[in-house]
Amino acid sequence: MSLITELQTLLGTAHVLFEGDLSAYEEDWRKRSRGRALCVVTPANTQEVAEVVKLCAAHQTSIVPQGGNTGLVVGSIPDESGQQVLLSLKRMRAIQAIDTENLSITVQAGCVLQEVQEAASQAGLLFPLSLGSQGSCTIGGNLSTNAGGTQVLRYGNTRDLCLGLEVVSASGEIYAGLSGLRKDNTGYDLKNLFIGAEGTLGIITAATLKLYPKPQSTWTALVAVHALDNCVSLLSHCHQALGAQLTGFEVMNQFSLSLVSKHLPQLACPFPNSPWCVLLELSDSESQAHASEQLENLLSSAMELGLASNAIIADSLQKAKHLWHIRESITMAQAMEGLNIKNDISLPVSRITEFVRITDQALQDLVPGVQLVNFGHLGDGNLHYNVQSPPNTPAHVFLDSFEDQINTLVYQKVKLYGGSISAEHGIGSLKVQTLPDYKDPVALKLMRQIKVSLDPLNTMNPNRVILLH
Ligand code: FAD
Ligand code: 2HG
Ligand code: ZN
Repeated sequence: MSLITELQTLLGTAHVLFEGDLSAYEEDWRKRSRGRALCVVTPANTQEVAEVVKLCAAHQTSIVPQGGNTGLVVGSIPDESGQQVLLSLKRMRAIQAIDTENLSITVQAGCVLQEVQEAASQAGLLFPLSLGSQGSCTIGGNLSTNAGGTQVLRYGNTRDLCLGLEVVSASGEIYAGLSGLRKDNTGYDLKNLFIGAEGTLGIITAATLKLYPKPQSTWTALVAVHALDNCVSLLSHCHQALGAQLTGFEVMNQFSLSLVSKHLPQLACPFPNSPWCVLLELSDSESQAHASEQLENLLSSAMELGLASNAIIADSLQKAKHLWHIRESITMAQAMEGLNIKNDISLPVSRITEFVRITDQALQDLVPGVQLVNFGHLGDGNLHYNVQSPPNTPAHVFLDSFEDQINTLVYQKVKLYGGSISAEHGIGSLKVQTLPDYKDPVALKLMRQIKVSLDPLNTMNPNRVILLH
């Protein structure tokens, strides 16, 4: 019997797609790449995932797991062979349990992030992971990419928010690790192998995640800043003044904000002449009045010190949401503008200003007039240092001529300044050829050994993250 027929028998024909328009599964979010699947399967539960994995292993067919398909490194779509099974977790989106005393929530992997946030909120608690894609990305995808987002400064990456995992291994066994324990030293920390593995070691089917008390009050401000080094000094100033109350610190250069104003005029930046803007968020367990006074004091001292030139404090939840919406729309505005080169990098915060000065100049020397869409999570040392064609140069001409050279230039500088070529989006297939040039060779060897040992047939999202040959 063919694999497709066996999968149909297992899942029902409605849940094995191989005809019609499969572009939603086969094309990546940026529409840069399109693969072709043997078929798309949508299992209903963990047992079915395990059976699919066993069938695929018996047919030596590889599997690409997919959540919301919002990944930015071409890791969640099939390759062009037409031989891979695309396994979508979209039918597995139940909130399984909320334990308010243990401050934890257990959800299936296909749960959309926003639904988890809402479930936590309805229980009077906070699930802090927060991304621009939260309306469609899934917990399984967040865990598999170890997603970051805008609250990492206070709550950490997705890895730091995970207490336990249920995973279907490459052999189709179910690892039942859904513990809600905060302490467990009974051997290797297996969950941390699967987190950030981008589906190359197994399929995450459910997770137990940490919840937090909701802050009593949250205040958001947009601050106009003359230069990036002032943004870095403002960050230190906020750390000193606010400690753990500082929950967000995002930077945006004016060019990135101008793209938002151009394509989404309702989200135009209130400081169109400021070279940089900082979006900062303060959360407090005390009263609204206390937090507001703190923020006002902070901003007036920042202005006295010359770190900020202007500021707006959002005086309602709606206005705060509007400011966050501006920041979170940069990716969409870039997509509306056309293709560009994404560099999702991290550096020690203390070296960011120099890195940007030197690299901006080197890029201008290589491609005069090149435009930098520079924004990101400065509080985490993570910049989205994206590069766009000079005005009047079509994006595809620019990419064809310069993408490789620009990537090499940027990554060499990242290496020079002690950074990482992927801070949060991962490696996928986009950077799989590049990783060996920038990662410690022993780390690569150990990664290969882990991959071969957990997935000896190389059927779990092969040729993503690490190449075996
Ligand atoms: P997918 O794109 O479907 O998959 C991502 C990877 O995980 C693939 O390799 C896939 O094979 C694997 N995978 C998916 N589900 C599973 C599973 N259940 N088991 C095993 N492997 C699996 N990322 C950030 O880190 N921070 C941001 O601030 C951020 N903002 C974004 C804003 C926008 C507008 C967009 C489009 C993307 C953004 N991203 C961000 C990137 C993306 O949303 C994240 O990487 C997200 O975690 C991907 O989740 P997903 O469900 O869409 O995963
Ligand atoms: C963000 O922080 C995302 O908004 C996307 O990580 C970054 O579009 C990008 O380059
Ligand atoms: Zn980001």
